[in-house]
Amino acid sequence: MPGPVPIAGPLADIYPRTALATEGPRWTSLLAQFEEAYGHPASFVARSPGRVNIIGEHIDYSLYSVLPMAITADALLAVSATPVAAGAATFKIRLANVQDARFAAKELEVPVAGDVDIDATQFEWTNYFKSGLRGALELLRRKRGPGYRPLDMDVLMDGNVPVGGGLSSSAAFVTASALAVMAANGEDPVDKKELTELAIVSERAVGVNSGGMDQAASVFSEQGSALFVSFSPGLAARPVKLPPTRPELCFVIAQSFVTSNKQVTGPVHYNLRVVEVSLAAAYLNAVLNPPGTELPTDAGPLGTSLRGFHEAYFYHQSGSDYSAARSVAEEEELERLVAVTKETLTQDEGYTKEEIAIALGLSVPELEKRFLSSFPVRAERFKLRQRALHVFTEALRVLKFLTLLERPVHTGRTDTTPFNLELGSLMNETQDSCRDLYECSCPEIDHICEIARAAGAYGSRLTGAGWGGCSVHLVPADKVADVKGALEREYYASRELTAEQREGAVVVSRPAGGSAIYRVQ
Ligand code: NG1
Ligand code: MG
Repeated sequence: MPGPVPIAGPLADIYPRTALATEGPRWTSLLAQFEEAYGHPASFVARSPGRVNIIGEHIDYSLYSVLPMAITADALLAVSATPVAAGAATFKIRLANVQDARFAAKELEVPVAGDVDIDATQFEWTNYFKSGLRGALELLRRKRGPGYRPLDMDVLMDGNVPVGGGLSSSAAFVTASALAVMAANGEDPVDKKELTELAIVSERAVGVNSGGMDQAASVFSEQGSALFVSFSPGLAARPVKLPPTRPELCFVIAQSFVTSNKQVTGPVHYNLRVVEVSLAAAYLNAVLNPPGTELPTDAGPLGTSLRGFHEAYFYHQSGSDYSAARSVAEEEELERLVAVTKETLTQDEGYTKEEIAIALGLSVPELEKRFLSSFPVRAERFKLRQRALHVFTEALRVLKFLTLLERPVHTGRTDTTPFNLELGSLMNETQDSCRDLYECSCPEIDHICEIARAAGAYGSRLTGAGWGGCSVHLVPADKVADVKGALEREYYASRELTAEQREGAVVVSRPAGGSAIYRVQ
């Protein structure tokens, strides 16, 4: 993370020249509004970007690696901090948003020694700040001792990641908030891994049982690179440069304007999938591994993950000398897992609780307690076969995509169409799998993908949780205008959209930099 830097420098660093024209005035205006609102200047700006996931959908919480990239849209928090009077039992944070008509200002009063109060049942914009604050406070108390007295803060936010649009406005806001609190309290530099881990845990307090992709992408991304994020063993992130191609490749992001609110639909969508893949892992483990095999305990939101099953399965297959046997490429292991899943989980129509309980050697109440009590889900049957097949094939596609990026067989000087097509077809396979096996697409997104492909996209798919939200398209630079035009005519024209929505419906994004602090004075 950069040290103290003047505002003019980092802006030029994070934004491509073309975006500076719009980003420069935005930062200047944020700082001016801060001074107007609070009567003194801000001392720094904390920035965290949204993200688009290039490939690796709905596998982060099964602990398989994913490949997102940060986008230019971000959450900016202008901040000043003042020490609290000695002996005060609380500290105060004044919180405002440049869009004050939509996001009303609020003053938080937090006990110096107590917890941050978050009511997750209320959809309140400040909840995301509070969740970052809560995580940051825990970390500060761990580092400085439980008696640590945080500073008062004034905060003004400007976020331009579309809310509920699948580009992780929430992770951008939570990570920027946590970073702002850490920096205001003198933590500089902030450890990126600590920041990401606290943001993952904190965001669970306001939303769903998410994996860690969004927070990692927001914090660790580097300009010009995608980010390979792994979760097992432990969180790790590695930038992956996009190789030169001809024609040049662009990532086009297109909104569907179908909103899926996870807080509302969680029981039948996101959270249900988390349960289904955890059940699939437990089922495969019970049937295929020696009796009594315990899966690694850090394995995913519900304690079992397909990745955990994967490790245990090959550990036993190799006669307990797994690390030595690990010369088998992970790709090959995943192919074998696809085959054994097809043989083992044969019921297309899904499994009832009773059927799963019998396989696991549990009573139904025991099964409910272990897998169905952390958050509400609603389902008669759990589609273990389809969900596990999606996860294993998607994990495999990520590895294939990564291999292509890291070992391109071309120099970028010649025509690279075959290479571009290979990347695109992996993305198309992801979309098919999301639609058919994971059932997280929707007719509108399917339609958008067809339109974009017909207009010249190499690959088109949903990005993020799905059931609406956003799509991402790999498009040759010379076809971007055609793809935009086709979407406009064949999708957006027939929808009722505000001028602002229409303006932001399709954007071309380049891989942007991750979280950072920019000193003002
Ligand atoms: P969205 O809904 O796009 O922020 C969610 C999860 C990710 C990942 C994707 C699906 C949260 C905060 N994020 O992303 O961790 O599981 O779905 O790949 O819920
Ligand atoms: Mg989100």
